Amino acid sequence: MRNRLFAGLALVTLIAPASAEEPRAISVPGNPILADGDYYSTDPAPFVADGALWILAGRDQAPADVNDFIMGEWQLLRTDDPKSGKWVHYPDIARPENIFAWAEEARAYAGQIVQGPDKRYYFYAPVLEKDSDAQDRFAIGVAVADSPAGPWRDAHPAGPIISQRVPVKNDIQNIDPTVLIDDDGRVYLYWGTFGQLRGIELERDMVTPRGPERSIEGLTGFFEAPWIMKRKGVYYMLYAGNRAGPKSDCTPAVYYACIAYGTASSPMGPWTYAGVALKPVSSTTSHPGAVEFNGQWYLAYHTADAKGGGHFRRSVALDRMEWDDSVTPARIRTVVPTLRPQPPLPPTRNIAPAASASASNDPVPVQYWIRALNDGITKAAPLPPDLWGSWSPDNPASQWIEYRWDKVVTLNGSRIWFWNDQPAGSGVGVAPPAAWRLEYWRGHGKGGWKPVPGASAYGTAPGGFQAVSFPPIRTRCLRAVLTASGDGKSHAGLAVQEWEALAPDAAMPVADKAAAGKAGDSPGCG
Ligand code: FUB
Repeated sequence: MRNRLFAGLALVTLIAPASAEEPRAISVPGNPILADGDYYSTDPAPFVADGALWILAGRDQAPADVNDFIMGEWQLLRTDDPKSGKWVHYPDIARPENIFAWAEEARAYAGQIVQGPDKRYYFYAPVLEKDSDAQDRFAIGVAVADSPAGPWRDAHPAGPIISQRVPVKNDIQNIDPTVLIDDDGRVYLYWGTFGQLRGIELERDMVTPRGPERSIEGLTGFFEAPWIMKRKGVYYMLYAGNRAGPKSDCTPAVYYACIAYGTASSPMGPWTYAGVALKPVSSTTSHPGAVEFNGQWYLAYHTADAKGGGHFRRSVALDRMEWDDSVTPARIRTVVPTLRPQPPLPPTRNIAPAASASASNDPVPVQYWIRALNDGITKAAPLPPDLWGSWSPDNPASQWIEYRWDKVVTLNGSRIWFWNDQPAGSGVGVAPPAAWRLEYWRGHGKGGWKPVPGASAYGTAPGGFQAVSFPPIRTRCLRAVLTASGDGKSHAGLAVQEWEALAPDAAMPVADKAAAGKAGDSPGCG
């Protein structure tokens, strides 16, 4: 009796409940699919099962001011027709510590569910290994279930199938698995992050590593989040790429990933970079999952677009992915992200989003993003690309940032939000400016850059808006000239999270925030 009781308990601990919460039907008018901020959803991995389109997703649970991936559980979304906007949400279908006896909680990273040849579902899940002395404890486990919603149980109770220890030693962070069952039944697993992509063949049992662990090369700018798929005999690898720089077709800011892709004619390559499938979105990370459903291809990705969203509070979106079959191999046409209909923006005096922004430190260091100046977004804990910044090993005493409008505008105020990691008076790091002033471009008479006359005091405190008002001026260009903080020996860098230019009266703002920061066609102001 006692033994049977213990056997029963063991079974309970090895099989995770199908879902701690009941599935709920939702009707959504567009992206993000879960938009109200109750459930953030991340790292989408779509698949087709039982005639429906499913998306496996993680769940971001970080508080708004915490910059960390706090991810306690996985969830599912299911629809019979993405166009219908009708989804079923299965919250909390699995947690690392419930499936894998060897796993720690709160790091339910990007997984993928694949139906095996035995018709059961295999869930490749990156989690933290509890009792490991590895320098990086992320490891990939495999769970199995008879249906996508579970219950899930460890398919390899001996431990992870990939880690820094198994099947061979490696020194990478072992996350972001993606799996392909090829037409001949052979199974391939790829994974990796921080520029390291690995691949290995698995046995047809979907679990046992079979081949050598290989480094995958040729995918330019690979950062993380690989997604393997095959179409018309060609292997496609989508991934989060961060080949940054002003001339990059991928991303201008190193923190922000695009979704890039490459092609190959055999699963282990050689791979050839092929282009960008999705430009950077509102979250710094980007994570692809592509699938064909009822004859239409879709790209699932995540953004920071949900209510209260952020880089660590991401939400899944789904858009159509089209092919250009006029070339060989076929190209993925860059996906056009869509957003659910938005309420009209309230009138505002801030006309900065209608300007193009530039700065004296051109090109702006790749960790920052000039577009942050007038994107209308302020955050409690911004990351570098949420800022324009000028930090460099040798900071100059003065910098400027500039707005340029296509036509003459009237201004009578401005607000600026400085960011710092060092106090005023510092000669290192990033400090609030010692002083700043506004200048405007006067195009007639004794033209040139002139101090804005009659301006009120220029506050320098960081962490909130500093407001300046002045009698109306008419101009096409406005500059904030910033004097760096210094300690007599060196100067600190400068950073601004948002800079507003205020018209006398509220006007409808320019809705296209994506246009913010792009170079305009209008001539410069000197
Ligand atoms: O969600 C945690 C990590 O962020 C994923 O593993 C990466 O792909 C990135 O999306």
